[in-house]
Amino acid sequence: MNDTFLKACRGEKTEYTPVWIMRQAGRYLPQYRKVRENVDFLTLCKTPELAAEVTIQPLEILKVDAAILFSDILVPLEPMGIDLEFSEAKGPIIHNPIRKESDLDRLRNIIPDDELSFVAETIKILTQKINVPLIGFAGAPFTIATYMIEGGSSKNFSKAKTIMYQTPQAFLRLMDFITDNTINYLISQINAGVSAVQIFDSWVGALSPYDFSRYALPYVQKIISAINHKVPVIYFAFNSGSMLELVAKSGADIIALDWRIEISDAVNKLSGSVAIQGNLDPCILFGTDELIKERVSLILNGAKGAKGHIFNLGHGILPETSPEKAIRMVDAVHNYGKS
Ligand code: 1CP
Repeated sequence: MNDTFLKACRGEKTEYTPVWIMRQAGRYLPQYRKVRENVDFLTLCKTPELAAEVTIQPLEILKVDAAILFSDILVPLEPMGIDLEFSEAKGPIIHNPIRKESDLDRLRNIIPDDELSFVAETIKILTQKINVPLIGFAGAPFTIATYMIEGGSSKNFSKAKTIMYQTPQAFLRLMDFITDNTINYLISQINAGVSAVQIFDSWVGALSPYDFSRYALPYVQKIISAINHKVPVIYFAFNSGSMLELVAKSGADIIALDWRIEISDAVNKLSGSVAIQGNLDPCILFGTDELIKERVSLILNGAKGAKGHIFNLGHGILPETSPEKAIRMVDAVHNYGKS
């Protein structure tokens, strides 16, 4: 077992910096597109053999140091009573969004080992087959709430913020519901065998620091304290560099950074108390091989004082990326410091 990733999570010394890529299984890989020709996205997530197959693809192609379970942050919503569709053109669509307090009455608590048993099954297949740690994941409550309320992707989250500011008790009731269900969901992934978990808070950067502290952070803290160090927890709060000290209060073992913050600044602000993950701009992979190598080195130099560093992009790899460029990036991380 290659345990470089887990060592870095724990802040232990490693021979090289481990690397994986957010959304490393996906449309940029021809092998993934081939599987998707015959099956829609949600069916792929719910079919353990296929979900395991696409989870493994980037391990073999890129030689990354960790796998991430193939699923989506919105998969647990269906058994909660949310009518979810993934449209090829528009992405996720929720046909029965939450728009008022009484809509909360139709939400159901999930039993992950029962209604989401395909997730545990995928994890069990993977842990038998792979020789790198498997990362499980869930969306953070704020990010999941935005999808439930907006009904899909959003630019300014005006519907979610309307509920938040007009009827805060309804918003917080929704946050409590998502938080409790996310705890059960992550614990079931841990029991099935994942070695670490990442909490994706992709849209929390839409909040002011004050509202982040009030409406988002306490719920992430509750999830992380319920996990109680059973496995390392990575907290990815996209676009939150201006409130990094607050993000660090989440209690996560690893803080994932996007490219809007200089990694050495993040190391200084966090004063070596947590490990960090990141933070190459995914668009750097549209540059030349030389540019990729140079920018990888800049990040690895900048992260030197960190308690631990896991190399990653600052957000998911874009579908138009050439797999060759992703391979160059992984090689550059692994070969750093070797002449
Ligand atoms: O094949 C396809 O057409 C589907 C494209 C796709 C894929 C490959 C979606 C739809 N989700 C995924 C997989 C996925 N999503 C993973 C798999 C593991 C891996 O990293 O390899 C993970 C971890 C996610 C997480 C996810 N889904 C996030 C958080 C991370 C991020 O990128 O910020 C979010 C916000 C989603 C929602 C989502 N899923 C898919 C789409 C198109 C969207 C919408 C994004 C948006 O609202 O803009």
